[in-house]
Amino acid sequence: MLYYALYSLHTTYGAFNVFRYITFRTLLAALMSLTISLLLGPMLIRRLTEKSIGQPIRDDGPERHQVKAGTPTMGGTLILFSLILATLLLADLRNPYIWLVILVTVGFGAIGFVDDFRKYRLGSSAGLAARHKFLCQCLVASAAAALLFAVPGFEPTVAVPFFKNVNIDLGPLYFLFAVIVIVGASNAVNLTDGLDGLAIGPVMIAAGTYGLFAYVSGHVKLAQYLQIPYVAGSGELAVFCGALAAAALGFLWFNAYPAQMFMGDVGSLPLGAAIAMVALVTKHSLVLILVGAIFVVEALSVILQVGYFKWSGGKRIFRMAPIHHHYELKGWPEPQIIVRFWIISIICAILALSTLKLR
Ligand code: 57M
Repeated sequence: MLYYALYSLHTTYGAFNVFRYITFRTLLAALMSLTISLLLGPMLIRRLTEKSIGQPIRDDGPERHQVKAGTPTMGGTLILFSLILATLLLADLRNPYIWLVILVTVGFGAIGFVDDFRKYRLGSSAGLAARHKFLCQCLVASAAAALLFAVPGFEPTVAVPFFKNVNIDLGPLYFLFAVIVIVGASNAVNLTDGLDGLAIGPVMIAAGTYGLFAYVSGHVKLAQYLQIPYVAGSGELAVFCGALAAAALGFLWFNAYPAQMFMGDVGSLPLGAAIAMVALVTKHSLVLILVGAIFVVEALSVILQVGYFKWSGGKRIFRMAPIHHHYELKGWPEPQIIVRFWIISIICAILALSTLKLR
């Protein structure tokens, strides 16, 4: 909205022409959402504390988590507010992809909000029933996948990393693929969100990485030069990704160890889904396995642990799943686990970006 108002001034004042550029608006959106989240953070923490919206802690987890009882939660509202506001003000709202990512973010955010609110009301760590949550996630993801199909010129293809111009056409199966990617990413981020800053760090890194993917995929010359699929209009998603990475950075200020607030499901459910949506639009959804490697490993650790636990009648592969609990129980200090997971995330993001050139 601000974009139209300011850009329309360029006929009188040439300097406003700069609003035409995605790169400029991405930086501005990032700056805006970072400022909003840093400024509103302390106020939100005060309000959440006043209303006693604190985290109930499960008593079957690592013991050192008990000191975290009562930490204000639902800080995800801060991330979503700064992200959506900056996007609405600085992105081109005639672009259908922008509305798609907003729909996914708000839809998954609403599911998380209901879940968190129920936990708060009941005063326990049990929110929405897992199957209800999953059903709602599938519904929102299906709506997003259907709308993606309806975008003029949309092709149901995915680019294969490390290969020049190799794109798999999934046809109608793409619908199912998109739902799995969106719901899977949402849940993987949620599982990762169990230590201070553990999820938000890699979310920030993934958002930055996909901001670059979106920019080059939507730039006809760069896409041709890199021999990646050109997706007209996808470049605008760089503005969303910039705002997301910066909102995550602002939230990290308060979520850094020892955390002053947690994001809650209102944060952890939409973040993975939003990044997955950008990955789908840009056709770089296979490389999400690398960009979101930490989330993939955390989710795999749960699948393996639960599967083996049931199959073996109570035996475990890890001391506890998700895998960050395993390292906690091995005695690694919490900040060490967090920072090491961030380092892995950065290395994987660099590897993922190298797929743009190494093909
Ligand atoms: C939610 N939520 C955190 C916070 C955050 C199937 C099963 C593996 C599912 C899994 C699960 O429920 N995971 C998803 C993880 C919780 O954090 C809240 O939840 C939001 C995210 N949804 O924003 O509001 C706790 O995590 C800690 N935390 C921090 N800092 C943060 O910045 O320290 C969170 C954010 C917080 C806080 O302690 O209370 C959570 O872990 O509950 N279940 C599990 O993860 C459980 N694993 C388990 O049962 N493993 C079993 C196997 C057989 C399934 C095993 O390995 O034996 C563990 N989680 C907990 N205790 N808390 C184990 C027991």
